[in-house]
Amino acid sequence: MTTTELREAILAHLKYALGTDPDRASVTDWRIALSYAIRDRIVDPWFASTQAAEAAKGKRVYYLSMEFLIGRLLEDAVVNLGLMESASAAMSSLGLDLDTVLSDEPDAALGNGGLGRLAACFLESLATVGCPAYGYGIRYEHGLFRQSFVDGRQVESPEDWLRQPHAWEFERPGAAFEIGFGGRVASNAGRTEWTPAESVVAEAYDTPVIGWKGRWANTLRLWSAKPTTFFDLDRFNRGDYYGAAEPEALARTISRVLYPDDTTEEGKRLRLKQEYFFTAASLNDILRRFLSEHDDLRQLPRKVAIQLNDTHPAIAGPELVRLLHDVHGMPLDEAIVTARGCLSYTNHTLLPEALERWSEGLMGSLLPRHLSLIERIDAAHAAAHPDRGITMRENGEVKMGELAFCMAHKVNGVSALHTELMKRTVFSELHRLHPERILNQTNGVTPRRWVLSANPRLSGLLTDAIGEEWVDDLERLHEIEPLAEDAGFREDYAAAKRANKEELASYLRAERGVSVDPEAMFDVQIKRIHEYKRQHLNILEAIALWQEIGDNPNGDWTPRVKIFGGKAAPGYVFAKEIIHLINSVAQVINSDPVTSKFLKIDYPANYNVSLAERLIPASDLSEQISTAGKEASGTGNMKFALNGALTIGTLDGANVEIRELVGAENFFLFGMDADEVMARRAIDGHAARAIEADPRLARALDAIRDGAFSPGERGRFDAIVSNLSQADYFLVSSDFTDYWRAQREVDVAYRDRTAWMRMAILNTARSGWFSSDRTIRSYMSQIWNAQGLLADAGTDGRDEG
Ligand code: OAK
Repeated sequence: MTTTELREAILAHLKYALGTDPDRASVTDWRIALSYAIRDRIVDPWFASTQAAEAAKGKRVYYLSMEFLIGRLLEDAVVNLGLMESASAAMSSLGLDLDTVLSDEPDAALGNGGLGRLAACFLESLATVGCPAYGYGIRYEHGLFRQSFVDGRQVESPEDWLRQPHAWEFERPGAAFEIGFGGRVASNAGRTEWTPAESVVAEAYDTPVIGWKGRWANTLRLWSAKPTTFFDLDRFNRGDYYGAAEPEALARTISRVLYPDDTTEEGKRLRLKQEYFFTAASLNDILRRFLSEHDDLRQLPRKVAIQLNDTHPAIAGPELVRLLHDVHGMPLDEAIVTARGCLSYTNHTLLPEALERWSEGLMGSLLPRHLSLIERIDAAHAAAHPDRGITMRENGEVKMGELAFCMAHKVNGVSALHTELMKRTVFSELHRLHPERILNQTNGVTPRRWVLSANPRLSGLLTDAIGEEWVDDLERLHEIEPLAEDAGFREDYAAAKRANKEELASYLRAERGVSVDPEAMFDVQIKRIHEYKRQHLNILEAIALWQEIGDNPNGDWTPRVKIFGGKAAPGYVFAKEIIHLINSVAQVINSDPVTSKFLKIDYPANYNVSLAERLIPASDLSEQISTAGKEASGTGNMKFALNGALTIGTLDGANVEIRELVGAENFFLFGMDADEVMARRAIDGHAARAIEADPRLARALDAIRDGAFSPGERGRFDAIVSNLSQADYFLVSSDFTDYWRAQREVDVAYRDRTAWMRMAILNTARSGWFSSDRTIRSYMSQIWNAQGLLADAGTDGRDEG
């Protein structure tokens, strides 16, 4: 598409779709007009992909996820269609700067963190490798809450991404299903029938997902809840206007808001309704599509692969059995086997509080037929293994992980360590019974968003050096390895990093009034705030460092800027205390004239995908410091390594694999491993011992306790201090000393600019394996048995083994 054609298309949309003209148009009008013009270019490849999938009559993949943290969509589409230059030229010919227009788009924050962002990377990779697939989820009216800080404390407000027209979706009033809740179950002539007491309509909204070079496009289908009847006319006519509106309000509540909890179970009744709502709508849609092409439901596993993104859609097991058995008359045992042939389950956490359990009371009242089917499935499984006493029900609750496991033919963890721990801990019994079922699929990230778009400087350098093929064959980055020894390349690489840091520094100055020196090391920890991720370990180290610099202000310190980003679940009190502590420490340290040329701390509010895209390319040091055994994988860690930040981290999640690939000498390791963590926890008084053994740690904790960061309010952070001195379940105190040691190694390493750049380049060169294209191909061959349908580009039939 030429610049002129694109320009004409933008002007036409501005006039005919938005009803405005260039003199009156706002940046948002221009952005939407550009989005429509770009969307038009997606529709043909989208239709072609859909038709190719229909013609192939092959297997389709369905990714069921409660969350899709997709962020902004315009830049992704422009980049994947190869229209960056045309778009930039077209916008400037209209007097606009493309970057300004792109940044006007609100993030689609339909997810909390890792699990939702992984689903978004997977969608893009599925399209890039040409795998016929659908993402299924919920079209939340309000995504993840907006975070602001008031006196250093997190305050939440509703997010409102749909206030402006959303250019990327197509409403599909024709694709709608009635979803029931409650009611009763009866037998009728040998068939079981569920008659729900209430129901809502799930209506589809489709967003095309275009892959690299526009070669293939899939669909993200999100369900919106609508009432079965719009309002109660009788009540309205009696003057009961509120009452008349009630059915509509209640129905819409289901897709109103994303639950803001990351790894804690929450929400009860409404949450279970949300889970069933989107799972049932998706399964109905999947069966409808299957039956439009085939007539024998026994063939379902050959044509349909359904991936459950954690247990949120685990009700898919009993729901699919219900559809096959109750509705389509397949014998129960066969229905269970058929459903299992389609389903597979990914576990994303082993934290006990995050493993979903639903009380049988609640389940029985909302989904009575499903509860009885769960009992049947459980009994059938127990009968097959009579001496084991295994059950998916315990203390009047259904354990959704066990249900998902029993109804899946494959179950996967998201990093090698996490998968091992699944086998050894939470699923040990089931693993013994089904040793072939659990397998590992280490996470990945899409290089289009996380390198190509987010870091154009580095991308340009890579393409100049090795050609453009790395973009969809990321392991080609190995080809730059020898260039780590090339002084010219190192200088270019350093210059790209430096320019990214300058850009971030200007952003921080403009947006936050914070001034940071781009020469300093940018040390970044961005992720949800959680005790196991240990942002408090990081801030403790900052305090100790500040104290030490204060003792010796003329010392030869390595200047650092510590940057934090992340939200805490609104109900997670301790995590909110950590946020308050970080902000309070930042305030004191940043205003200390003695130390401020060596140490600054910044915590921009409302961390989201777009902020990550700014921060990661500008980072030198990536903080991946979770208590070993707790972080299932991490995906931020991969984005940092690809963008040439060195990791300081524990042997946790995918850090283990990152370190193996980039080389131990290019990774700052510290802390206990998962086995040592368990042993240490068993030692009486482990925290007190650690504090006693390390005067720096004791002094940092004393400063917090004595009110150094809460003037006039001693005791503000007592909960944190006493936790770290006593129970300290996450072993912050016990890992502090080694963390400090590793940080001082980082300081020394950073001063040798040549050596540092060599390490950074090797991180980029050796992290190509973390492309989500690799992960998706591995799911395709090892779990889904699905084929890519792209003729060219070597994606068809390529097998990662
Ligand atoms: C969220 C809700 C329930 C269970 C797990 C999560 C979640 O986000 N887990 C995260 O998933 C990521 C993708 O696999 C991993 O990289 C993170 O380590 C994990 O915490």
